Amino acid sequence: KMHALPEDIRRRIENHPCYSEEAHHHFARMHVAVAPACNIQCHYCNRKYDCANESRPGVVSELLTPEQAVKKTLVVAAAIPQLSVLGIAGPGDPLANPERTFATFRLLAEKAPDIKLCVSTNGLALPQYVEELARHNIDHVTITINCIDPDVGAQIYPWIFWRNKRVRGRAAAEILIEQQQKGLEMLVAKGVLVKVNSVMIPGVNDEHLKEVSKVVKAKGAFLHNVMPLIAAAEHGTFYGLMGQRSPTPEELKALQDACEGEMNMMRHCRQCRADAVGLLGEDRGAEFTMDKVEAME
Ligand code: CLF
Ligand code: SF4
Repeated sequence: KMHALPEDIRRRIENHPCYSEEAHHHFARMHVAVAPACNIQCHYCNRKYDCANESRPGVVSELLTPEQAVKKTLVVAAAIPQLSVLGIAGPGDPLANPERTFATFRLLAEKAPDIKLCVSTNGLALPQYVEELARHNIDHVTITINCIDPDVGAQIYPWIFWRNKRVRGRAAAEILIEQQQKGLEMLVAKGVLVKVNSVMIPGVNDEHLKEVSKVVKAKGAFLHNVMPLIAAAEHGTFYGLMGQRSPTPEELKALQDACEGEMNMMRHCRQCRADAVGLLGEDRGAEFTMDKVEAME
């Protein structure tokens, strides 16, 4: 359930399938996988797969150039009239690939000005790109925030790549947390709608996420999306999380309920792939691979 929203905000989310529970029945989103590199390592990410920021481990997405991404978007927009949002969510971190990400947004704003632009990031590089995001009219940003305590963070992130150096352990988590919180504040100050995604990792950050929810709400995040860790042996090594289990659906719901005080909780997330296409939960990505797109043009 959504807490009462001012009219202008309602209008800004009414056709965004993730920001509005109601909209997800009627509007579609697509992701273009233009961002291969990442600037951090999450224990739960196996880099062969899509970004677990927003997506579940699965088949590797087909990497697109900005030009291919635009071509694909135009073809999908013609085939799926409910398409309202174009998101960049991986397979790495969009802001660790700023040329490719912003070139895509720039071309799209030109060729498909009616499509809303959305981006999801781990937040490390966020403060330095807030201006540019605002300049590109990106009205919706998701930050994956799994902790605000570096001791918790040290169990989730083995390292980050920061100012041309690899930083490890607690010091790495400290920098990442600081950048995420700063980025959140800067976006809110610009009037951008910020959603926070958190991956619930039993025994690591599950209890802690209640505190995270309060803090990001106080800083002006619009929506909190607590997603379950997807731990499955067939997806390969989980680095420091070897043997880590996923939460049960009951545990997930209990945590979402506990967070839902003043905060709007997203309950309809489908943990999309970095190349998802269609209504949430109806992934039509396979219909729009680049070879098919080229043939349809
Ligand atoms: Fe994509 Fe993410 Fe934008 Fe939505 S997905 S970049 S906010 S347009 Fe949505 Fe998918 Fe959940 Fe993400 S259901 S994984 S919350
Ligand atoms: Fe993987 Fe995303 Fe974490 Fe980067 S931010 S390591 S791509 S889950």
